Amino acid sequence: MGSLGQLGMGLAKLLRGKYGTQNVIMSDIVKPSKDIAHSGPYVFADILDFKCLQEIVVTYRIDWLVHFSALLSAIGEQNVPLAIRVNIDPSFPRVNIDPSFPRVNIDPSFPRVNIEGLHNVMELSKQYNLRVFVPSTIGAFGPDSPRNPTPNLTIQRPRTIYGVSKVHAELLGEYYHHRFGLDFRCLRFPGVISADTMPGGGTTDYAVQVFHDAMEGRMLECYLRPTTRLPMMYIDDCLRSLWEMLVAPSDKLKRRTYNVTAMSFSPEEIVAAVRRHHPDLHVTYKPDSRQNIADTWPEVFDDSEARWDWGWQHHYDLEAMCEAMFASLKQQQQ
Ligand code: AKB
Repeated sequence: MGSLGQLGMGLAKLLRGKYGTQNVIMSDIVKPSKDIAHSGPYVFADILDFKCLQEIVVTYRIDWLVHFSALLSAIGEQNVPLAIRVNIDPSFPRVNIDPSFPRVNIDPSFPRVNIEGLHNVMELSKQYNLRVFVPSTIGAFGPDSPRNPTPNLTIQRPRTIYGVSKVHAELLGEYYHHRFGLDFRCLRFPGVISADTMPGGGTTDYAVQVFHDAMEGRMLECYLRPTTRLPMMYIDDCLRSLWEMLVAPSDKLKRRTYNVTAMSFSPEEIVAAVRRHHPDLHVTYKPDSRQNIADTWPEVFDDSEARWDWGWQHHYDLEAMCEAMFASLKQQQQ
């Protein structure tokens, strides 16, 4: 569900390659492009409509459900009613509405989508005995968490509504697992870098933007300070980790929520790596409200439990990721 986002399209391609096109159903509430519509089965699924979800599970004999959510950290903080409705502290001084940040019209039903939608997914999965995957994020940590490294099990007191909704998802999924035996699986992803989708309201987006700006000969205006270190991962590693977690034998999983990552870098480090391909890239630094979010997130993510329990290994470091990104962007230009 939520198949049209950054991770959904890539995952559908990967799973269709492994299990056959007809065996992977994409779904969303948005009208798909012709390419998507012709690439395999696509259905309308409103996460708030339980009957609609039941009908899809029954009709298509669904047994795995992957639930992607659409609203990222920085965009979430721009939506004041959302913050009030879910009871985040509105007096929190460090994440202010930043007039320079592009405002996006967010459906006022978003809290329902994120919270009630998740409840529907859990109930549905319990009722039909589905294996369910829900992605979480480094944003599920906050200023009280250890930042370097951030272990799998530690204090989680996020200060964004995005992070709060992700901790809720982690805890609810684990509760359903222990109480009802639901096969809930969850990975906490770092910033994901991909050539296929444009940045969309996240705090880690600058690390995607830098490739587009370098390719187009534009100047990058970076909204984080040059030394702000965040964990990151190339899309191929991210999707592979998701699939490996989905197929990991249950007895290997010592927990239901794992950290995964591949690398950590700062804006000045990725700019140096990108300049090895595009020496003319020009960058200015103008920290905005996203800096306040990044300052509360992990700098280095400890994913040793995933590596130990089910064999997670990343393939892309900073250099390999830059090569892959430029190769993909060049291919798209042709
Ligand atoms: C964001 O920046 O909000 C996301 C994330 C790390 O979850 N990319």
